Amino acid sequence: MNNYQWYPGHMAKALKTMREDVKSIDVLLELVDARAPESTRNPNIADLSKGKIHILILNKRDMADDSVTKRWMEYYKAKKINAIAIDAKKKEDINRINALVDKLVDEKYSGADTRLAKAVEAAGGKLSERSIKIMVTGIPNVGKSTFINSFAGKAGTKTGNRPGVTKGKQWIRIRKGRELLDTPGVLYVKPLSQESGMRLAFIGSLNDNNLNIDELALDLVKWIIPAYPGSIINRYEVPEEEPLETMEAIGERRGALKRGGIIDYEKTAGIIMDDFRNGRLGEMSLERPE
Ligand SMILES: Nc1nc2c(ncn2[C@@H]2O[C@H](COP(=O)(O)OP(=O)(O)OP(=O)(O)O)[C@@H](O)[C@H]2O)c(=O)[nH]1
Ligand SMILES: [Mg+2]
Repeated sequence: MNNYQWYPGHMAKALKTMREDVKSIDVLLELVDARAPESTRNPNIADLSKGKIHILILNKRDMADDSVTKRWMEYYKAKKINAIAIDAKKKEDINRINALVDKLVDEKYSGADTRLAKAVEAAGGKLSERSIKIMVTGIPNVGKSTFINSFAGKAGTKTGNRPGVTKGKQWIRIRKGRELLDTPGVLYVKPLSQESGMRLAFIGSLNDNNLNIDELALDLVKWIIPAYPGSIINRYEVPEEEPLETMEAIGERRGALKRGGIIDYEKTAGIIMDDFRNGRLGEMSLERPE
């Protein structure tokens, strides 16, 4: 059985780097996967985002079940968390993020008596002339790089050699008054439960090299059959019965066979995981709010 609660040893180091980077940031954009927004959050975020504008971005909304994403939006609204669901590749969605950032920046910094305004004035500047510093964070594979590319756009130019908070890091001027740290803060999660770890494995946020891919695919099939009945039939034209039999039927159907006509489980698993991760099994949400 796969141990989905394994976590990488460099987790602590990544967190330390994030703590350094986050110091000079005004806005923290926390990217999660819309299909499993809670399992893809890092528990340290509450601490890291203290005193900052914090936006929870449910990315890959195009791969999630719309009705469930709507419920997540209500869930976060009730918790007074600024949440927004996006497809990082869609320009309209990037515009919605920009609008939300502007709204929250205005709300927070419009009063002349805010801490930031005071600090900037004390340094002889004007708040309106200071750039708001933005940083993206998220666990592996949630779409950080894709988002940064869209968000910074073509106009996104590196702001010279001015060093970022950490050596080697650069700020990108995304537009007037808005600068983005070019490197996202990668955080890891130690899954709270085997179930939550399994969701992370399904969406590719845990390293496949540490997992048995045959078991992973079998667990996925086991989950899909009752959660989204008909989707396996649609894709592979095989009966959805006992999960192992279904998996074997998929292998047979796709010609994933070894010499002698024996099912090649590893190859079959690869096909299933690839289809799921590329959205070819349909829009699916792995978790829903209580
Ligand atoms: N459908 C869909 N795919 C997306 C979206 N955003 C990112 N992806 C895809 O998700 C995969 C991972 O995206 P990346 O941008 O590399 O993710 P990352 O968080 O930078 O990953 P690491 O650097 O490995 O931590 C890529 O195949 C992207 O094309 C989205 O909103 N919708
Ligand atoms: Mg990346």
